Amino acid sequence: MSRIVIVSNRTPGKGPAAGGLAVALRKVLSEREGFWFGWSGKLTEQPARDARIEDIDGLKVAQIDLSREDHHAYYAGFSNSILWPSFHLRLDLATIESHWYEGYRRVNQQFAKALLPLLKPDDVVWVHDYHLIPLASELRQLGARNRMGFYLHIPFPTTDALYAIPHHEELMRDLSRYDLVGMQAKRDVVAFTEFAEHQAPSTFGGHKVQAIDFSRTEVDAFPIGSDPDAFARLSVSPAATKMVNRMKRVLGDQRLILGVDRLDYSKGLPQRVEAYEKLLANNARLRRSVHLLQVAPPSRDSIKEYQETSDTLDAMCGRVMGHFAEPDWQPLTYVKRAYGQPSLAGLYRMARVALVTPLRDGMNLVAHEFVGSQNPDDPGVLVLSRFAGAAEIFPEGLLVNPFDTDETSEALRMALDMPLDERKQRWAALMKSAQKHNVDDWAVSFLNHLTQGGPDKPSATRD
Ligand code: ADQ
Repeated sequence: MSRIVIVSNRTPGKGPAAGGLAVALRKVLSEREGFWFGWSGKLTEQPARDARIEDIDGLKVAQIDLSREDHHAYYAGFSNSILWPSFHLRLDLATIESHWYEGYRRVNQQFAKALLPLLKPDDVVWVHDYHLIPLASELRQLGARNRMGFYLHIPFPTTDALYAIPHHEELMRDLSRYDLVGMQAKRDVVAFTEFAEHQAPSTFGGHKVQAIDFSRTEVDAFPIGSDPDAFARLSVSPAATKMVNRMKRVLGDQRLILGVDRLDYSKGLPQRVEAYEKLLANNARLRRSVHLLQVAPPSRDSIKEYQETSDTLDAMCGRVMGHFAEPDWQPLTYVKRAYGQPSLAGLYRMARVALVTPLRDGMNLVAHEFVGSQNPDDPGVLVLSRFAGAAEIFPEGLLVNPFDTDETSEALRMALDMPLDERKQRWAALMKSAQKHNVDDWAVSFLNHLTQGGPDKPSATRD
């Protein structure tokens, strides 16, 4: 069996893997030979060209350091200030500094140069996410003829948003150098196909550009999932129960409404707080009997737009507190820190409602983890954004348009008033779907496609 080489922006660190994705990919590497390649997390003046190979908790990891300047242009710059907002259709929050592209390209070249000497001819290379779109091109330019797959964890943009990205033609040409491109949801495949089919050379800003040949690249949806059975076990573990008991002491018989997200503008946090504010304003009977807990650890906080989202959220939570709190009742708690999976599983289990309302999201694993953690005899309700990839596989959630805070507020009310029978019915269907889309099967399915290739697909190794 061929070896598997996983490539991602960061290599996994020491200690237990934090997320389901890292656990699933470790499992792949424990069952098949191979290694994980990526950035070490270290910035140095003059990074060595060759990768360091280490054994980290039984996992073979090859990693390189980067210079501060390159890393800034590649990570905070092109990846997270241009690609992330554009792919999430937030061009208003993008900072279009096209020179960052050079740093982005340079880092992908450094990845390719350090990875190439470690590759055997029949290794299968699986590249993860938008930081590394050009990697296959760069490897192929150096002569690699391996099968290579790319998985996009975030949504694929509409053609208009794509056109706003500097060097988008090169990026799309880079995608055509993979044998397999995996997306989260069908809507992403549709958006990609729309670009691939309608790319009209003469419309590229008046330049004559050769159309991109995607004929040797298979593109399909491989929706990621979590490990819902592991969450079911975790949610009744001693660590989870400790968290549940702590919360119960504070909440009494108030019903918990829960949000768990990285603090990111794509997650729709201000809109969510506004919907909750409307719920309290329009349903006086619910005051003192519900409590919103929003857990949102800061991320990418060197980027201005992230700081602004954080400030907005601080102000909104303060407003709701000022308006509705009483000396002996608080409408919400806002916690800016990350919790371990057992504590999260406990919180998910005790929540009557999970508010998963991103404005746009590749998948959203919180939705999967919440479903996995429910008590089958008294399950909570999932209020889910239509614009999360998860909406395609969880139609039994209460689907909302997160931009419409009246609608979200009404869905919240329905969730709180939902009879036990309906909660059980909806949850049983959600759990079935979460199990069907579990993360282990996701990894196996992507790798099977990549290893075997489509029936009429010669490898994308042409020059
Ligand atoms: P993210 O944008 O990070 O991932 P998500 O899918 O929700 O979004 O994954 C978040 C993970 O981080 C979950 O496993 C969750 O448990 C964990 N997490 C979130 N908040 C936490 C907290 N406060 N404490 C501890 N853990 C927390 C990107 C894409 C998504 C896609 C995933 C996987 O943006 O759309 O689903 O990759 O492909």
